This record gives sequence, structure tokens and C-alpha cells, in this order.
Amino acid sequence: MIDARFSDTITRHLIYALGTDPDHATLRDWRIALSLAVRDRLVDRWLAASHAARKAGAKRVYYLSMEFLIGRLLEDAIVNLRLEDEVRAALSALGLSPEAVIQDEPDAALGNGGLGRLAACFMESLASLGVPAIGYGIRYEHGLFRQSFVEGRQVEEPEDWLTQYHTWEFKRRNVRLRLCFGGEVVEEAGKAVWRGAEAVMAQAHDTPMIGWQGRWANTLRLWSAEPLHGFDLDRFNRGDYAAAAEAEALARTISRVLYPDDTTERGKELRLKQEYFFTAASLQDILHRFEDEGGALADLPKKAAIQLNDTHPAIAGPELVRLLHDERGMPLDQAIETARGCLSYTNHTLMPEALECWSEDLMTRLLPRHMQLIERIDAAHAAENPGRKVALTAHGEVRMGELAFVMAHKVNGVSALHTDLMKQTVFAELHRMHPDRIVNQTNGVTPRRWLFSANPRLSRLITGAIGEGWVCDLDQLETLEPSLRDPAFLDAYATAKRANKADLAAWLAEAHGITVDPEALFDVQIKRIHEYKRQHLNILETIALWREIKANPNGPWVPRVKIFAGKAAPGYAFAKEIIHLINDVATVVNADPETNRFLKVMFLPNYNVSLAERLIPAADLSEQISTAGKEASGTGNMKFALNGAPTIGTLDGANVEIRDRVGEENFFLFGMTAEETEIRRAAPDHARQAIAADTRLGGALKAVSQGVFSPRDRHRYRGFVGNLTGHDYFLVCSDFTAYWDAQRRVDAAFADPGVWWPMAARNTARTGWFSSDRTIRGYMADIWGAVPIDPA
Ligand code: F58
Repeated sequence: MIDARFSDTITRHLIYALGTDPDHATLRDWRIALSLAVRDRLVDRWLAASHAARKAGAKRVYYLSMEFLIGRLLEDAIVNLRLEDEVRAALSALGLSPEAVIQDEPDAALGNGGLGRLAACFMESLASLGVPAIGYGIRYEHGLFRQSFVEGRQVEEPEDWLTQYHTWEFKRRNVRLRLCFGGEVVEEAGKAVWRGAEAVMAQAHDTPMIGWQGRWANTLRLWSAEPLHGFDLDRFNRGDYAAAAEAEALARTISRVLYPDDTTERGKELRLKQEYFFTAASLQDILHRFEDEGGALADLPKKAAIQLNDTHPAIAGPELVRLLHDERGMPLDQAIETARGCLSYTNHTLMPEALECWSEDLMTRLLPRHMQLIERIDAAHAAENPGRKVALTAHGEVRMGELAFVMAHKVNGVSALHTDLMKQTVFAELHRMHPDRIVNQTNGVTPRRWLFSANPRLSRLITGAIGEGWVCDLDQLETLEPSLRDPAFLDAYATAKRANKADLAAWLAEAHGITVDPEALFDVQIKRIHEYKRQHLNILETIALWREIKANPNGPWVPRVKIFAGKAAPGYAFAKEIIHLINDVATVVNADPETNRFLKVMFLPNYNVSLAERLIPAADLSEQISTAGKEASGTGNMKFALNGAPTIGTLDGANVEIRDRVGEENFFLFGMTAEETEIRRAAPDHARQAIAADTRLGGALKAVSQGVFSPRDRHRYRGFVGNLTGHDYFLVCSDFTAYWDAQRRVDAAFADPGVWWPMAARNTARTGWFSSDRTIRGYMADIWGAVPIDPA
């Protein structure tokens, strides 16, 4: 039903909630007023869903994650409530551009990358499927840093999304929970009692997560840390103003920033504090809800499925045991069993440096009772599995992966290959002890955001061909298959992509002053910068291509635009060097009149969810070129394929499953398999051999090392080249030739529209399986034992 006066509702919010006169309102004021008007439309549904879940006594899913990379919320809400037309009409009546208003919203960047974005897609799918769920995390005052470049180098600045009125959250002043750190464990009446030394309050802030067509809504509950008491009036009165506010500042530090630097002892301590803070608050909250609803404690696993998103909330094992055993008197063995019945754990990486370990000293100092319980859990596990030793502690450290595994009834990997490798490598021994515990749940992405909303042109085309059912049942994309043989459909498909590319080209010109030809192949690699993701392989191929074009400027080159974006961890020097090199190469290549028509290179700053939404629908080629065995799944790969950008990629993570589904002829495969990489790495001098065998690679490396791209600092990349010609752990050199060849196959395919468009369209038609709705259904069936409920 269209509310003819929706524009009046917006104006009313502007005047009465913001106290702003329409004649003087800024775009931001209007955006906030619109958000409040849209919010009004979802609150009733949200409250009704929560009531229905309570009334049904439903099992709830609790998704514990240090990160929720949710991006903008206004468009999500408008789309899921199907208010697009109404909002458009109202904004036009007010003389505002809907795009400008929507784009004014800052991204909620409460995550680093794929892990956080997965959590956000899961929240959307849980709501769209009508599964009662609560996401728990931290309300970081500063999300992921803002990235800019100064002379090509990454510069980080604090991100400040919360300086604006955050319209979507509701502060629950009645949900403030007390948490302790430090202190000691004493015995009282034969029972262990933890006397914490330091206490903080966890304050709940709720954000509604609305599902497709507004039929169901869940809650994202984020905790902020606050001091127990305001500030010290005594000290203030004595004129000691800084000290008066000290306790408050200390407490607030816990939720100040997303992932502080953990390379220093202090940074580590803060990170562990953050982990315990949000995990303990969430578990208290879960138990309060359960107790309010009147269940017997032993039945907790029937009512609560608690998913640990990676090991960051792994302290949940001992904490839940503590809450059940120490605080509620359940016998220890039963408490462990009950906790295990609720908990499950998702692993997102096999990289040894990313598997969390905490020193026993730190753990004992910060969480003395938990350290004791970890030892008890370890002993109980060893007793149940005699003769097989897996220690939760080793070399003075607590191993959080093992702890999470032992305390979970199910452990999952995020793609078929990753799950297999988990069984063979990091969790081999635990897998032998518990052969049914590890399961696979291949990741997925929400089709509402990543196709319906981000790519309206393609969405309209699909809906025109098969109806709108695909939006909540992405498998229906398969029914596009007959259209793939229809020249009119393929024409329309190409037209939609071209229009998206033209939009992107216009934006690149306006926002970044870069001119590109929309007819060129848009080749996109967007993700965190990491050696294993091999952005340096891509830039080396770019350099080699540039050199080839220069050597033969009248050759039949297929024009390309190489687009990079992504952030490097502030302390990851090599990743920052990769960014610098790409920017340096862009400067030289883009200024070269000889190659300009054929090759452009750009590194767009400050990659975030919104930039991904802009780039993916306009991409022709998806770069998924990690060293095989290193990328757990990838989810960007799914978004590109769905939007009709075929992959150039290795047999890694979910690439394997994407290729299986789209068909090998619609995927540009190259490179070694995970097994082959192990063998190759063992060959002495593998990098030098590869360089000697490929003059293009040798030439590209030489150009870099001679300072062709850093003429004022010729030795800038000496270390970089040294790494690649030396141990080259990620096998950039060894995969180079295969990558080059695959890129030339891409050129040939792109140059022939009769080949390219059917291939692109097949990628869309055959990747419906990668909906996060399918993933969530898998978790429900194999891990959570939860079911959707009818909101009526
Ligand atoms: C990612 N992990 C995986 N970690 O790399 C990717 O393959 C997978 O698709 C995705 O999870 C979802 O399963 C990831 O994003 C992080 O962001 C770390 C969080 C902790 C700090 C270091 C980065």
C-alpha cells in the first residue's frame, strides 16, 4: 500500500525528531529523517517477530561474532520492506535524489573482511528465512580504519561512523550486564568462587535485521563497554580532572576500536578482553532469556544454538561451564556436556599465524577461573579419550582452536576443500577422535543485497524472464537455462552489464578523475591485501602485459582496465608494499601514451561494502587467484559469478565448487593444486627456475627491481623482488606462466561476444546455490536443529 503522505512523514521526522527546518535541512538531515520514517515501518514487525518467537518457545540461534560488516542499512531496509517505489516518489516530491540520500549513509564497518561480511549475510538470511536468531557482537566506536594514499602509500585514519546519529539502533538502558576481569579464585564452602578485581558494564544496543518482504525480523545486539560508576566526583572536586575520568576511559577502551594491534603485549591483552567482554555478556543474556522463559537448565541445548564465528568467542566454552557449574551448581561433567550441546564452531582459516593462542600467563591474570576450567576440560577430554593426547595448552599457551573444537558438538569449515584440509591438517588428531564432529557448510551470500539491490538492471532482466521468486529462492536461477540460448535475452544481458560499466566509468571519472573506456574488459580484484591472495601476481602480470604492448603497440590487444581495492593490516609491511607497487605501476602505465588505449590500472581507496556493491555489478572478470589451499572459501567469488563475471582462479576455497557448478568451460582455471603447491615448495630454487623459464616474468621483475616504477627511489622494491626471487612462499613465480596463459584465454573469449555473453550469463544462471539462504538451511539441519517459525 502506497502511503501518499510518506513525504509528510519524512518531513515530520525532520522537524520533530531532528528539530530542523525543511528550508535549512542538509542532505544528511533528510537521510536521517527518511531512515526514521522507514524505521517506523519495521518496528512493529520486529516486535511481533520477537513476541512470536517467545510464544512459540522456539529454539533460537545465537550467532557470536567479533565482526558484523553490515555496510549501509537504509537501502537494505527499503528493499526488504519493498518500499522502493514509495521512497522514490516521496524523495522526488521533496526534490531529493534517492541515490544521493542513500549514499549519504556511512558504512557500518564493524569488520575486517569476509568473516565479518559472512556474519552480515547470515543475519539477513536468518531474518529472510524466519529463523529466530540474535547476532551478538561489539559496538565498536571506530570500525575498520579509513584508507587513503599519500604518494601511493596506505595511510590509515580512524573511522567515525558513530559521530552521526545512528538511526537504526535502540539503546536498551535496562540491559546492562556486569563483567569482571582479573582477581583471584578462592574456595568457599568447597566451591570455587572467582573474585574479579576489575569490573565493567556491557550495555546492549539493538539493531533490527529485517528479512525479505518484512515477514520476519531479528536483532543484532551489540555491546558497548561502560564504567560501573560514572566518574569519580571526589577526585573531580579535588581538581584532579583527568584522574576523575580515568576509570571511564579505561572501561570504554574495550569497545573503542575494531581489533587493536595485537603485536604488543598490551594490544593482546585488550583483544582478549574484548573477546571475553562480548562473549560473557552474550552468554549471560542468553541464560537470562532462557531462565525468564522458565526452562530447566539441562534443556538449554534444546533452546539455544550458539554459533562461534571463528575462535574469537571461543572463551564461551569455559565461560558457559562457569555459569552453569560455579554459578548455578550443575555438576562439572554435566555442565561441560550441556555447554557442548549448545556450542558449535566455524573455522575460517588454516593459516597457522591466524590460529589464536593466548599465553597461559595472560589468561591466568585476566581470567583465572577460566584457566582452571580449561585445565579441567582438557583433563576430562583426555580421560574420555585415553591414549590419544590432544592438549588444549602447549608451550605455555592456550590453543583456542582446540578449545573451541573440544567444546563444540559440531565444527565446520566454509567450503568443501577447506573442510577436507581441516580434517587432514590442523584438526587431524581431533578429527580421528571425533570423526562425526567436522561438517562442511559452504559459504553463501545474500541475494537480496548482492544481486537484487546492487544490480537492479540484471535483476529486472531475470525477473522478466522467470518471475521474482528467485529473490528468496535463488535456485530458481537455474530456470534461466533456456533463456541462455535466446539471442534477445543474451543481448539484454550484455546491455545490462554495459550500462553498469558505463555507470562505473562515469563515477570513476567524477570521483577519482580517471577516464576509462566502458567497452574495455573490467578486470577486478577486490579483497583484503594479503600475500596468499596474491595481488602481486596480478600486478606482475599487468607489468608483463604493459611491456608486451609496448613491444608491439599495434598488436590485437584486448583493452583492459585493472581495478584493485582492499586494505592492508596496518602492521603488515609486505601487504602495504604491494599496494604501493600497484599505485606506482598505475602512475607509470596510465601516463604512457603508447599503451593507454589498451591498459589502465587503478587502486581505489577505502574499499568497503558500498564500494563492492558498486564494482561487482560492473565487473567482467573476477580475480580469485590465491595460492591453492590458503583461501578458506572466499565469498566475493560468489558475488562476482552471480553478477555475471566469470572467474579467473585457482582450485582454492569455494572456487572449486563454483567451477563445478558453472562448468569448466565457463571458468578460467590456472595454477597448482593444493597438493602440488606442497611439492613445489619443497623444490629448492623453485622461484628461480620459474623465472628462468619465463622471460615475461623475468622482465617484469627486472623492471620492478630497476626502479622503472619508482624512478625517484630506484631501490624501493628491492626487498619485494628479493622475496619473490627467494623463498616465494606463496608461489607467485611458479604460478605466473599459467596465470598469464589463462589471461590470454580470457582475452580471446572476451573478444568474441558470441562466446563471452553466454559464458557470463551461465555464471548467473548456475550460481544460485551460493545463496546464504542455502548455507543457513545447512546449518539449521546439520548443526543447530533450529527451524523457521511462522510469524502469523
Ligand atoms: C575469511 N576470513 C576467509 N578473517 O579468509 C575467507 O576465505 C572466507 O570466505 C571468509 O572468512 C568467510 O568464511 C576472514 O575474513 C578475518 O577477517 C580475520 C579476523 C580476525 C583478524 C584477522 C582477520
